[in-house]
Amino acid sequence: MSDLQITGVRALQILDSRGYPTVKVWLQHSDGVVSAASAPSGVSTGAHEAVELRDGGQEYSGRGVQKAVTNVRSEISDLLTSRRWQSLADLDQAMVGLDGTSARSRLGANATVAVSMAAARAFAAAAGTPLHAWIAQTLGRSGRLPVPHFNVLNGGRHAANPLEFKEFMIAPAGAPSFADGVRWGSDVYHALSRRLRKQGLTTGLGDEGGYAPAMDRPEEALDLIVAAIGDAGYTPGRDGIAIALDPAANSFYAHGTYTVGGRARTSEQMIAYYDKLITDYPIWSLEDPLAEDNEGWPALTAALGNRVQVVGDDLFVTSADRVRDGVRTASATAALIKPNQAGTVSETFDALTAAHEGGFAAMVSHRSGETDDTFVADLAVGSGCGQLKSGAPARGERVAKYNRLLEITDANPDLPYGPLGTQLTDRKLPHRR
Ligand code: 2PG
Ligand code: MG
Repeated sequence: MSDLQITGVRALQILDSRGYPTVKVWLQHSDGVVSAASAPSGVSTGAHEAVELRDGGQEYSGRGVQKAVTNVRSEISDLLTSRRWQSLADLDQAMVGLDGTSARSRLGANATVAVSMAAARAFAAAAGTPLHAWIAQTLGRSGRLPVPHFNVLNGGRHAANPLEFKEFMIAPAGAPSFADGVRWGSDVYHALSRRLRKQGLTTGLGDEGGYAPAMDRPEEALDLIVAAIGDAGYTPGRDGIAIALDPAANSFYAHGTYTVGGRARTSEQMIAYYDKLITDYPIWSLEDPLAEDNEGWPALTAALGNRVQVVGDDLFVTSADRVRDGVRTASATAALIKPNQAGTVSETFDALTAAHEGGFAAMVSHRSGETDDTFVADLAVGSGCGQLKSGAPARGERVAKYNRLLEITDANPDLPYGPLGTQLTDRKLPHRR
């Protein structure tokens, strides 16, 4: 494996897709090559995530990142240029050591993740391989094009509508190729727009590019999506287009009670409610169905885990330790993977490995605040996990990832497409509509 000499470091405060500041980093290395990366930023964050450093004060509503940028330009730059790096793990570990906190709160996870992503690109460039191939090699996995999970209808903290569930996604699991999956997703996205207009509903968008119509019951959203899949000429379900939900339950949970569509439920009642939803609709994946501190996860997984993928996002926050805990307690069947929750790419790799070794599936994910950085597209391919969510098949910062995957598809016609193992194929999906 090639080692890396970093000769120059640049950092800048830029804007993300929400119009808030984020960190962009450029690393100059061997032969004058420059590798860059930008930090994404979430809004429905888990309590245990690595911490973004924000400036506070008046500018940008306190969300400036000049302190994080300064940290990259000074302390981190000094570290990076101080010696040759044998591996990304080596570099990340040194940066974590320099930070000295458990959650990257001193230097800022927005600083460390941007540096780490740029460094991963630099190692790939030094090795002369595309980023996805370098990731596959580093992880010891085989590359695979992921099933894209298009977030076509937004609610929760990503939209101003009354819908509590945050993400309604469509997954073209039955598409013969990634490129076909993109076309299927685009067709349904536009069919959904026509349905909304016909019903007098708004086609304004939420933060991840999905529509955000004024409705409050998840069933209304699901009915519309199933109808749009049919309108576009596809079959709802795992052989065609399946549905994935990220209710992001933290945001509608308080004092032991979940409130959805004006109804309060205990976690047992929520499990019964999800049971009904997955019976009535072609839902294959359920992310953060319960709040991160709710003890109902093992009961939910025992009740529903053989019919849907149960994904921990706020629960696991891309932490290998927390994923291993989840495996031990059978609290889920999959982990969501977001590099900025971990704070470095190496720790993200650790979480992916913990999921793989524990028999969990993994889904790589963007954040709601994004840039044109396409790192997660390569991560999804290189990890071989078979699943990526990156928002709607629309809006520049969302389609940047899907377009990168189209490029990878074109350059690597032999890469397989689709989910690993039995995740989508073996379980028959019951649905009435
Ligand atoms: C999520 C993410 C990405 P956010 O909850 O899965 O969709 O949202 O980035 O706002 O935390
Ligand atoms: Mg989530």
